[in-house]
Order: sequence, then C-alpha cells, then structure tokens
Amino acid sequence: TFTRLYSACLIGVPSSKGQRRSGVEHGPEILRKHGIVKKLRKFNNVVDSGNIRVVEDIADDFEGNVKNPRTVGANNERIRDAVKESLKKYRPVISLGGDHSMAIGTISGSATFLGKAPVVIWVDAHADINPPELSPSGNLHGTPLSFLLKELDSSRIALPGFEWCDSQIAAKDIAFIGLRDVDPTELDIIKNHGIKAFDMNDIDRLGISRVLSECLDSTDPNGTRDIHLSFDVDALDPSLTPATGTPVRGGLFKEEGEFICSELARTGRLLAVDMVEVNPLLSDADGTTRTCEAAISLLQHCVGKRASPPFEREDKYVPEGSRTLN
Ligand code: 4U7
Ligand code: MN
Ligand code: MN
Ligand code: MN
Repeated sequence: TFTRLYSACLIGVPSSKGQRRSGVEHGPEILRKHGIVKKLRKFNNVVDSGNIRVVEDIADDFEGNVKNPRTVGANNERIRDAVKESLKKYRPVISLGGDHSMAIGTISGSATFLGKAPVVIWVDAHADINPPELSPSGNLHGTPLSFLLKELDSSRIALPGFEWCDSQIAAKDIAFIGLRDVDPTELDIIKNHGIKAFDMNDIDRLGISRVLSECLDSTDPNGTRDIHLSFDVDALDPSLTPATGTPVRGGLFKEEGEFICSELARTGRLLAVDMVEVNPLLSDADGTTRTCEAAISLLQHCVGKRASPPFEREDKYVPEGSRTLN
C-alpha cells in the first residue's frame, strides 16, 4: 500500500489570526512535546519539516467586519506553497494547526499540486463556510470553505491579502461530518448547493461507517480521487478535546474519529490532512494532554494504524446536546 511507498510529512502552521484567542499558535509545538513524531513513526516513516514562518508583523486591522485579512491571506499563500512543494515528495502531508483559516492554504496547495480538485472531507462541529462579510464573528477560521468554493465566485467580495487565492473546489467535492453548530447563512449555502452534510444526529441514526460510505459515494463514486481530510479537533466531544477555542457539546467519540481517519488512509488516496484548533492555553495540563493524545491518535490512524471494526454508538453513552442540523 501507499504507506510503504511514501513517507508522511509534518508541517507546523502556527497561525492564530483567524480567531481571537491566544494560544492556538502553540498547537504544533505542544503536539511535538507530546511525542507526535515518535508516535506516528510506529506506523510509518515520518519527516518533520518544522514550522512555516508565519507573518505577524504586517499592518493589519478590520476590513469591514473581518478581522486581520491581510495577515491571514499572506500566511495562506505561504501555506499553499509549502503544502504544494511537500506533496512532490510526501503523503499524506499533515499540517498541524493553528487555527482553521489555514485550510484555505492547505486545500489550495493540494488542488494546485494535483491540477484539479481533491475530495474534501471536513470533520468539524462547524461548517466554516461563512462568506466573510456575513460572518457573525468576523473571524476567518469560520470562513475557509467560502474562499475555496467555485459556486460562490459570483458573490465573493475582494479582501486584501487574498489576491493570490483562486477557488478550486466544487460543492460536489465536499462532505461534512460532525456538524452541530451551523450559522443560518452557512445552512443556506449547504442546502442551495447540495453539499453533502452529516450532523451528529445523522451519526447517531446511521452509524459512522454508513455516514463515511455515503460521503465517499457522493464525492468519489468511482473510488479514484485523491482525498484531503480537514479535521478540526472540536469535532470530537469536548470531554476528549477540551483544549480548543470553540467547543460544542455532543461531539464524535474518539473511535468514530479514528474510524474516519483509518478508512480514508486505507483507500490509499489520502493526500493531505489538517489537524487544527489545538489550543494549549484553554485547558488545564490534563485537558491539554488529553487533547494532544486524541489528535495524535487520529493522525496515527491517518498513517496506517487500523481502527477497531466499525464502531456502533448504541451501547455507548451519547453525550447530550444540540445534535441536529436543520
Ligand atoms: B472553527 C462561527 F459564529 N460559525 O463563524 C463563526 F459560531 O474552525 C464559529 O470550526 C466558527 O473552530 C468556528 O465564527 C471555526 C460562529
Ligand atoms: Mn470547529
Ligand atoms: Mn473548523
Ligand atoms: Mn474551533
């Protein structure tokens, strides 16, 4: 399989300006401190390319309601180039966040490398598809998919910092898993463009195995396309990943996340992975360790560790919370 032919590669992306809380820029270093390289090497060859040097010092401010577009835009251009270069030698290329605005760059890197769209599997409590000018928070980590979606070209506003950015992904290329906090504008976009989306209630009803099959059937009916997995640690239940900026109760079990990662790796077409929104300043030491261990375990399953057989929710405690997207 591909795990024998390729080494995986880690790229640290200490970006934080896509949101307002400090600490998420320490995500890559805290994951290294928890032994990510050694733990992934149990399953595959792994090269650690170190961190991308992010720009922090350019003059930036709000553009309308949008916070720090110049910084986030400039960083994402570098991220795109780094991921694209790394894909010439390694796969999967694993980008460690950092806030989720970095997916504008990572997914652009995958698409630029391929010369066409990858499948995008977006595992998150949130849909991250707000057009920036309509974002309720003005934080760009809630907007990356709106930059990438071709169907939004005619309505997209120009933002300083994003002159380089070119939408390369279509609605049919995307599938969401784990949603439970989606803004009204985002829901309109998902519905209007028929983007495949499974919320927590769907996972309760159908089970993760069926949900993932449906995601792949819709985005990749022939089973031939390269896959970009963008995994926000807030997709997991906050009891598992408390050290993150926007936790939402009622999330995925660890086994469900691991199943997604393992099955995608097993296709042999897992091109790139984002593991984002680890913020060590938002929990105590124990919570940060649990968050890092969960993220590292997910990534082990991206590089060859096999998940236990299809996991069923029924016999497990289902955390309470708002679980339905409608
Ligand atoms: B994350 C939010 F309004 N939708 O746009 C927004 F609820 O990368 C949250 O998924 C975005 O953590 C969360 O600010 C971004 C909000
Ligand atoms: Mn999220
Ligand atoms: Mn996210
Ligand atoms: Mn978050």
